[in-house]
Amino acid sequence: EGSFPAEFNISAHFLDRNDPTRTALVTAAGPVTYDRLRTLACQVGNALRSLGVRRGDRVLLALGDGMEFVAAWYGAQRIGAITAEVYTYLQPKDYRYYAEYAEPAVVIADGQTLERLRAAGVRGLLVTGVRPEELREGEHHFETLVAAQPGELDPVPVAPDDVAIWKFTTGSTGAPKACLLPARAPLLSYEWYARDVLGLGPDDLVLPVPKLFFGYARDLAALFPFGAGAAGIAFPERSTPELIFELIAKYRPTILVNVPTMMAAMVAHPAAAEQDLSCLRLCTSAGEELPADLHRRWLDTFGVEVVDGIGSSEAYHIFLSNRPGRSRPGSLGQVVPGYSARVVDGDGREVPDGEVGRLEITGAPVALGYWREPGKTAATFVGERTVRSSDLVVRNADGTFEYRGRIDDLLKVGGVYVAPAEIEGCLRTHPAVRECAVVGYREGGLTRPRAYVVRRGPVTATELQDFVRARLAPRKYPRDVRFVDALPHTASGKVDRRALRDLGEI
Ligand code: 3SK
Repeated sequence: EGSFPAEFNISAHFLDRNDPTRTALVTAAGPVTYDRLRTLACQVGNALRSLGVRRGDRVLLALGDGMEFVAAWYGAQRIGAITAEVYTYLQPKDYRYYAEYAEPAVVIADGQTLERLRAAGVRGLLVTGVRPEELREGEHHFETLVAAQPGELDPVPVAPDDVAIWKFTTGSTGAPKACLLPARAPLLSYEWYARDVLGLGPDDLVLPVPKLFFGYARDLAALFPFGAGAAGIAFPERSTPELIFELIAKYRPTILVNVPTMMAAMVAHPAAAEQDLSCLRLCTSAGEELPADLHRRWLDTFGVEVVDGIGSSEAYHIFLSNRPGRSRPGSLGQVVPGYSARVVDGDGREVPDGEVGRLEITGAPVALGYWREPGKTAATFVGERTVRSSDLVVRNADGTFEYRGRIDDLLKVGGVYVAPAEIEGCLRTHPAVRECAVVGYREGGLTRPRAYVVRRGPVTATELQDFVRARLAPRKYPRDVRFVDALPHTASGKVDRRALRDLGEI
C-alpha cells in the first residue's frame, strides 16, 4: 500500500528527495528551486514554532497563490501541524465561521485578505505581502519573521493515519465542514493517480486553472509534481481565458489542470483558434460534469487530450478517471487503481451494471471523518475507509463509469425522482444552448424543474421545452426556462446550484 515508511513527513517526502537545483515552482518573480523552497519551508516551520504552533495544531491559509502559499503549506507540514486552506474572496462572516470552526493556532494571510480577516475578528495573523508598519499589535510580519529563522528544521515524523490535512467541503446544503485526511493520502494519491494514471514525470510542468485553496489544483500543481521531481506554476490572479492563454504561451506547460467552466470559456473565446496549445500533453478536467459536447468542441478547437475524472475532498482526490490515450467524451473512465468503487441503491446494495446508483468509494486515502460532525460522519463514512458519495453514476459492463448528477440535486416531480443532469444533458444537445443548469422551484406547493440557459444562438423557451418533451419522459421537461448571460459558479468552478435555487426561492 504505497512506497513509504511507517513514519514520514509530508514536507520532507515531497521536497527533500529531489535534485535541489531543479525548478519546483514557477512564479511571476521567476523560478524557485527545490533547495529554495525547502529552505523557505523550514524557515516558515521555525517561524510558526516561534508563534507557539505545535504538532497537531491547525494552520489556516488565507492567501493568494505564489511561493509564500506553497512554502507556508510545507512549513506547517514540516512541524507536523495540520494545514487547511480557504478562498481569498470570502466575506468577513465566512472567515469568522472558518476561524471559529477550525480554531487555528495561526492564520497565514496576505494583503488581499487582511482587512476582511480583521473585520471578522480573526486572531493569530501572520501576514505576507504588506509593509511591517501596516500591521497592528498582535499581528506578525511574515517576511521579517521568516527571514530571521534558520533554514533547517528536522521534519516531525507522522504516522500514515495521523490527520495531516483538512479539506473543506460545502456540499450543496449546510455550512462548510472539514474532511480529516490521513497523512498517507497525498502520498498514495500521487502514486495511484498522478504517477500511474497521468504518467506525471520529471519533465512535466503543471498549470492549474483553479486556485490552490481547491485541493484538486493544490495537489496537482504543488504536491504531485514534487513527487516526480517536476514543477508547478503558481500565480495570484483569478483565472480568465486570456490569462490562461497568456500563461500557456509564456511558460509552455505540459499539463493543464482545468474545470469545465473554464474549458467552455476557452473554447468560446474569439481568439481560441489562434492559440498554440501544442505544449500540452493533456488537460485534466474535474470538479463537475464535463458535457460530452464540450469535450468534443475542446478537441476540435485545441486538439489537446482531455483526461476527465471525478474526485472529492472526502476521498482525498480523483478516484475515477479516464486514461491518457483512451479518453472518451461523456465517460468518467475507470477506477483509479488502489481505490475500489461500488454503485449502490438506497439500501446500500450493489445495483447491476447499466443502472443508476450512488457511488461508494473505498481506499486508504479516504478521510477519517468530518470535524465535529458525528452525525454527518456516520452517514457518509459507511465502512472501513469507505465514503458514500452524493454522486449518481452508471457503471458499464466494460468497467467505465458515466455521471448522472448528484443525489441532493434530485427533484421529486409528480412523485417521481427526476435528475437535473438528464434534462441538462438533453438541453445541451440543442444547437442554441451553450450552457445550462436545472434546479427545482416551487409552484402551488409542487416542485417543478426550471432551466437556466446561456444561449449560443436564437431560441425561445417554448422551443426548448418542446425539444426536451420530444426526447424525455413527459414530467421531465422544464416548466420554466430562464435565459441568462452566464451561470453563477462557486470559487472552485462548479455551477452554484444553491445560488440558482435561491433565485427561485426554493
Ligand atoms: O471535485 C472535487 O470536489 C475534488 C475535490 C478534491 C480533489 C479533487 C476533486 C476533483
